Amino acid sequence: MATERPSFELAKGINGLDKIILRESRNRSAEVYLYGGHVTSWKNENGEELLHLSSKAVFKAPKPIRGGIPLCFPQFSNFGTLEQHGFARNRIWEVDASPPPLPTNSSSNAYVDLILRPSEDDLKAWPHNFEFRMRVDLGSEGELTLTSRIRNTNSDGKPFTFTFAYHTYFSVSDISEVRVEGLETLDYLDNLKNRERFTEQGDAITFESETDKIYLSTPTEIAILDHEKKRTFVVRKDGLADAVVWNPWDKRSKTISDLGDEDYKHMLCVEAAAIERPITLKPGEEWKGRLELSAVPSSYSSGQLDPKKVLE
Ligand code: TA6
Repeated sequence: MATERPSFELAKGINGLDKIILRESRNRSAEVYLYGGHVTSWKNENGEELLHLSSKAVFKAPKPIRGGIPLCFPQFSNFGTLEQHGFARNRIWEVDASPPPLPTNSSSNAYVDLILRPSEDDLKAWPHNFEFRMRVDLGSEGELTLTSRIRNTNSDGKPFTFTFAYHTYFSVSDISEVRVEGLETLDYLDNLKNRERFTEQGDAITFESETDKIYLSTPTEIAILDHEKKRTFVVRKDGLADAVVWNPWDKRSKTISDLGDEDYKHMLCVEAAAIERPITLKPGEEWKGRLELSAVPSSYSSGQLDPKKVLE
């Protein structure tokens, strides 16, 4: 009996690190480093890079890779006692040869399943056994889907609690020309103002200075409109109530050693996250958080956020 094999290639990336390459017909591709379970590239049919990777990214432990899609787990930012954004983003993941079935509506055969389990050292910092499975799927329409499944495998009967984010760096042509739709009128915590709570006004979000906000209880769809490129990124998410919007702008960029001084002009982080209400799992329980990214022509005007229609 012929068994269907996922079509991924294992290759050597920067500094000899292992990476997975997913290829879809029509030239689309994605790359995932086992270091961090980190998606570093997502390209469309014209070979254009859709994610921003820092011009000064360091591909060497313990520094997480700057750009692409870092995974923040088991802690977002400094919401806890662990290292900033948790440890999943600078651990070596493995290919999961026999993952539990994951229902998918994608007809794609370009996907890979990865898994992270805690090391002895991780258990000292965070005394919980877990299995963190992530599927990266490059769909037949070029959409990139990341599905995380986190299971409590503690044998001591103890629950654990975590926060989480897909810290996605989108590539944009000019940050001053970018608009985010879908977060208007929502409450947010402003990281630049001691996480004080504010309410966003009615307009789409635009950028003219450093921005670092955690939007709370956000809708499942958010759009990032890149005016100059005439491209819209559509972010769809499940299981992830919050959304972080970050751009460091010029001054702050200069304090980040692995970010080029000019990178901020061409990047925007919009991060599907679970922060305000941390996730608690009892032993045997599993949480699922799904992120789907599409890049479509900006053929609709402001205020008509219906990305499904755009895709049709
Ligand atoms: O998600 C936004 C944020 O938490 C910012 O506060 C900012 O510092 C950024 O992440 C980058 O964090 P990192 O640890 O990757 O330098």
